[in-house]
Amino acid sequence: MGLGVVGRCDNLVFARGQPQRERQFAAFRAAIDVALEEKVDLVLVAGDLFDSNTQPRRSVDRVAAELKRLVEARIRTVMIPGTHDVYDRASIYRAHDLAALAGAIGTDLVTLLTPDQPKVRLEALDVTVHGGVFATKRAPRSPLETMAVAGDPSTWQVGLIHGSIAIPNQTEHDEVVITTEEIAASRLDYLALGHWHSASKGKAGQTTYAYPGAPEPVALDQDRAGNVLLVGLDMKDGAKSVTVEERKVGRTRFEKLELDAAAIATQPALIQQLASRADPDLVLDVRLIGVRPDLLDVHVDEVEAALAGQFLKVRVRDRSLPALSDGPLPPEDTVLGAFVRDIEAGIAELEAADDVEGAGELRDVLRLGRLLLAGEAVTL
Ligand SMILES: [Mn+2]
Repeated sequence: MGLGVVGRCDNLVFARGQPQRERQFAAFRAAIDVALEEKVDLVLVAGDLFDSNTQPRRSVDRVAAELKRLVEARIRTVMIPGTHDVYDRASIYRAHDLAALAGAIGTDLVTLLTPDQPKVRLEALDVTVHGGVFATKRAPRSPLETMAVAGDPSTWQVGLIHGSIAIPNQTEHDEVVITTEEIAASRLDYLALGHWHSASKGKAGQTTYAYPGAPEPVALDQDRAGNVLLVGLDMKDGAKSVTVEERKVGRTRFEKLELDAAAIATQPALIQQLASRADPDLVLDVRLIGVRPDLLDVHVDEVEAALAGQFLKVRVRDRSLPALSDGPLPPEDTVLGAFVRDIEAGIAELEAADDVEGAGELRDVLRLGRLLLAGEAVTL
C-alpha cells in the first residue's frame, strides 16, 4: 500500500507578537491545505505546535479548527508535544483536549502520543506511530531507547521525536538528543523529527529520517525553513521505498543582493533603489562591494532604518573599499603629496600580506585624509 505523510511542524503558532503569530498560523493552515490537496493518509506533528504552554484560548481553537478540517476529510493526525509545549503538568495538551475540540472523540483520527500512550497502531493504514515523549523538558534518556518496534504487527513503523541529532561539541546541552547509531538500530521505516528550524534529511541503516524545519522561518538566517515534507511510503515488489519531498508553505522569501558602490551616487539614491524591491515577505540581505567613490557616505544603520517598514527585514553591510588616488599625485614636498605616498605604500604592504581588513581601514584613512587635506567637507 502507499502511505503519504505530511507534517512535523515546528513552532507553528509562534507567539512573539501578533504579526509573527499570524504568519506562523498562515503557514500551518497552508500545511493543512497541502495535506488535503494531496489526500495524504496521515499528518504528523513533531512537537512545538505551540510556542509555549500558555496560549490564548483563541489560538487553541484555531488549531483545533484546522485539525477538524482533516477529521472531516478522514485524514488521521498523530502529534507529540515538543520543548516549547512540553508535556509537563502545566502542558497545554493536558489543559485542552485537541482531539475532542477537533470532533475526533471515539475515533482514531486525532492522536496525541504521551508517556502514557507511547504508540498508536492505525489499522486502516497498517502503520504504527511510535512517540518518544517525556513529561520533562530534559529527556532522562534517549527517546529511541524504549520504542517497542520489534514484534509490532504493522507493516509500516514510523517514529515521531522532538529533539536533536547528536553533533559533537554542539548538542551537549540540548534537552533531547538521539544519535544516528540509535536511529540505525531502531528498525523504523521512517523517523519524523521536529525541533531544528531548517530542513534536513538522511538515512541511518534502513531508517530514513528528516526534519521539515519550521513552516515559516522564525529567524533571519533560516533560508532552509518554510516547508513541510510530503513523505511517501511504498511497497514495490516486496521491497519498501521511502521518498521525502519538500513543499513550500511559508511566505518568507530570502534574497541576497550585491551592489557595486561605484554605481551608487548618494545614500538617498541607494535607499530609493532598494525601496523599489519593497516586499513585506522579503528578507533582503544587501552587501555593498567594489570601490566606493570618495564623496559617497553610506551609514548602513540609517539605510536600514529608512527601509525597515517596507520589508520583513532588511540588512545592509558595507564591504566596499575606498578608492586609491587616481590621476597625477600631488608634489612630494606638499603635505598631501607626502601623506598619499605614505599611506598608499602602507596599503600595498598590507594587501601583499593579505591583510584585507587592515588594508580596507587604511584605504578609508587615505580617502578621509585626501578629502580633509583638499579642503572638502567630510562627514565622519
Ligand atoms: Mn523545540
